[in-house]
Amino acid sequence: MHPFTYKRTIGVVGIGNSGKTVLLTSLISHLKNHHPELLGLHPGSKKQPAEIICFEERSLPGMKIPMLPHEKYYNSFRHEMRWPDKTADALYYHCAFQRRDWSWTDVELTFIDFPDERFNDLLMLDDKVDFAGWSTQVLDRLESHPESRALAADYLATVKRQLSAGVSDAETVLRAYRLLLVLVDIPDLLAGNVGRK
Ligand SMILES: Nc1nc2c(ncn2[C@@H]2O[C@H](COP(=O)(O)OP(=O)(O)O)[C@@H](O)[C@H]2O)c(=O)[nH]1
Ligand SMILES: [Mg+2]
Repeated sequence: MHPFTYKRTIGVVGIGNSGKTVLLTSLISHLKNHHPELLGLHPGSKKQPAEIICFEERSLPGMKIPMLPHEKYYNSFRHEMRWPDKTADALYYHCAFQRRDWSWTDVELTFIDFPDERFNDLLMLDDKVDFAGWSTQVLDRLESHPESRALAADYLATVKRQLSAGVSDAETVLRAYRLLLVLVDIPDLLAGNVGRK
């Protein structure tokens, strides 16, 4: 234990299937079994190598979201050649470690793997995509996985009802879409004890 602690919370965001969970799982493995030649850290003291030691995975009892099952995900793609299942939940991973070259400060990191549905709007960053193209992509994404389909069931049913009745009530569709976003509301997810101190 050192007298000071460097704490950071890092969110991983991106559209669905962009590789967030795999990237985070790999990064955690690198921190856990650190090899400075594979994951170079910014050098601190020149007397000691910039190397992670005393790594500890920790649970945060105040968190409202589940912990990322690192071992399970890592083993499934490393040993069973299976990618992690998609989840509608945000997941967190918390760890503490020391650096061999830091004599005064411990490190505590919290990672948040955000659910994809919250970031559908990122598709708009592509300036070749117009509103109709964006809508189609969002609907395709929501329908492409059983988990997203379940999460978005009310919204998808609202859209289909309107299509089959040949009506277009934008207010109702918008309300259903907002309710879908509320299901994965970020401030509420983070109401636990995540934060920078
Ligand atoms: N070949 C390859 N495919 C990857 C890699 N990372 C992710 N994928 C593919 O991308 C899919 C989505 O990855 P995932 O991390 O679950 O995406 P997320 O929805 O952003 O969390 C996986 O199921 C794989 O098919 C990688 O490093 N190499
Ligand atoms: Mg994921």
